[in-house]
Amino acid sequence: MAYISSHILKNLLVSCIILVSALAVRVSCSNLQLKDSTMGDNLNATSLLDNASIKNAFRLPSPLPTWPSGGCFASGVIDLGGLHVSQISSLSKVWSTNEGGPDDLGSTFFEPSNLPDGFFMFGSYSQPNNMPLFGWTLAGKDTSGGTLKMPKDYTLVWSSQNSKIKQDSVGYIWLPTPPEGYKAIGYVVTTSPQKPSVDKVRCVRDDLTDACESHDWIWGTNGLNVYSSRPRDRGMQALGVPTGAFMVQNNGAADALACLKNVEANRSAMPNFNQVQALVKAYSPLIYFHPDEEYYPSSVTWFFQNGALLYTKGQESLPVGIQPTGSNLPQGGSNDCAYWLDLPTDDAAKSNVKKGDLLGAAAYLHVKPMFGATYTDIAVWLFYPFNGPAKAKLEFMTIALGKIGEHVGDWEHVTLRISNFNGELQGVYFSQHSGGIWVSASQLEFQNGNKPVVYSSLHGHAAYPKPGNNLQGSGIRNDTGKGKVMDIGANFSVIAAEYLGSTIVEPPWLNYAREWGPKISYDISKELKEVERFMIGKLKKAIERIVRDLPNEVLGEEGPTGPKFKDMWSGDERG
Ligand SMILES: *[C@@H]1O[C@H](CO)[C@@H](O)[C@H](O)[C@H]1NC(C)=O
Ligand SMILES: *[C@@H]1O[C@H](CO)[C@@H](O)[C@H](O)[C@H]1NC(C)=O
Ligand SMILES: *[C@@H]1O[C@H](CO)[C@@H](O)[C@H](O)[C@H]1NC(C)=O
Ligand SMILES: *[C@@H]1O[C@H](CO)[C@@H](O)[C@H](O)[C@H]1NC(C)=O
Ligand SMILES: CC(=O)N[C@H]1CO[C@H](CO)[C@@H](O)[C@@H]1O
Repeated sequence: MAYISSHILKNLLVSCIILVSALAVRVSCSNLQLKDSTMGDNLNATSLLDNASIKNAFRLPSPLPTWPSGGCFASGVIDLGGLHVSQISSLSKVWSTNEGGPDDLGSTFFEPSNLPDGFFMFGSYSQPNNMPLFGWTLAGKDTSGGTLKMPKDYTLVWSSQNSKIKQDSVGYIWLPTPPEGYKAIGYVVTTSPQKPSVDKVRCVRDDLTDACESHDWIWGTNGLNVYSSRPRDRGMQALGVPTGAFMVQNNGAADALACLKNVEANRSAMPNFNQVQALVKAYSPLIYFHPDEEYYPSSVTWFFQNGALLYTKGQESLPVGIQPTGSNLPQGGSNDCAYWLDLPTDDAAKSNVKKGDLLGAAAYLHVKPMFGATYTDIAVWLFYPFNGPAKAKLEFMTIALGKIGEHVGDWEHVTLRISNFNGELQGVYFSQHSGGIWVSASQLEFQNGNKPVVYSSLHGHAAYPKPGNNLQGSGIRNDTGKGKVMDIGANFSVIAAEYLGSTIVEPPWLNYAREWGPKISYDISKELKEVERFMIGKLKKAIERIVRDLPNEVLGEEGPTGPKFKDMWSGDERG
């Protein structure tokens, strides 16, 4: 406490922002050689210099490797149950606007081109102009008779005819009218007031569709808003398949598009174990720590072997050591506070364990199907024995927030999302305390080929795609930078992949359901009072507001449970 107050007085500095630096199945499978192209027919990537523009088609820095063979992974086609779908990234520009949408740069509408034999388009694709072209839309082929039908007609949903927006011509957005028992999957965009031919797209039989919702904002003008779409129900078991279609909301009226559904839960497109290894080799991230970082990750085994203790409620004075694989940790059950882990009691051992063991640290991987097994998510978990304390930076002063933000046993993750059509990395999820963000592959920093770069924030270990001062929520700041680095590919272990059956044996520590650190061991309001003792009105209010807005995970009130007991283990990420 004395530390906090003298610290406040000593550090009369700048800026009203807080820095929480805590912060295999054998299947036969029709292999389809797709034209490998993200280039629209009307676009010319090489002729343009502006990277952050749709005029550039994004490609991963290195060509994709040849994936080990087996199953239907990366075969170009996925069988949804009598309906084959293919991911078409060869896109031809139809219409573009030059204002509205993200950065007010407009958006562009495309049609899939070069469809493989027997495949039909479902609708158009759209993307904001403020990022390189990186997208696809599904096309479908009926293999069982009756899964696809032409629409009966179209309704004009919107046209730019009377709009004064900057545009390259007049655009028309059409909604297919599906026949009875079928659903429309995508809109059709044209530059002509004439209805498109009913032969242009296909609708899909009800049982092969699933509920869709709008997601990222693509574009908007005068009451019209265009969004990307995704299945409403998402997670390891969910069967909804994203289509690449855009959704339209026109003056409040939402649309009626459906996503697709892997109706028989056919997982033959998921990677087998060899393919998983190849994916990790291709895309394993590089994690950069802040130059001032003090608390590094370690392997779980190192944590156990260097003095971590298991406590039992009611027997607080009798903690026990932990076996290397966690075999003496209670298994299963729920987080009922009957047990918890803590640092060693001896001071020297404690400070040693808090620092972690970067050289021997390992990443723990959970591989799971996503979006009806048309994608593979690889969640990359890191364990940090200790999450450092928070610091606040307010106008005129730097303030250590006492113990606020500190906790023992910090589990953090990033998730790679990979297309099972071709094995291409689509994006990475960066977990940031209780939330996080998805970043498209086109917006990532890469190193050593196609390995994404991740920045772990000082003390708090939240993941960011960029170095610098990252703002999170209402003024929480997590500084990142290029200090030490951890190459995930150098030491990882696949700890779970339920779909692979008995191939992967889960370590006992994974099934320990209780907390990896003690419950909050300090009183926040007391800590806060100490911090505020030397502050007057405005600053006091600012500090209070900032601390109040801290997510529970940062406050340490919610004890950290292991990866398997977090929502995103079986669900989708929050973002
Ligand atoms: C899954 O799809 C593959 C590829 O089309 C097919 O060979 C296999 O029979 C399907 N499995 C089931 C259980 O339907
Ligand atoms: C694409 O750009 C190259 C280089 O500037 C140019 O030679 C070529 O004619 C362009 N192609 C098209 C279709 O515009
Ligand atoms: C833009 O693209 C060029 C060529 O692909 C690359 O060399 C350059 O580093 C990129 N610039 C940025 C800012 O990403
Ligand atoms: C890899 O991680 C394991 C823990 O899973 C650790 O024991 C081993 O020392 C690490 N190896 C290297 C080369 O870092
Ligand atoms: C507010 C604060 O502490 N900012 C620091 C963020 O990290 C950089 C190094 O990457 C420092 O230079 C800043 O002082």
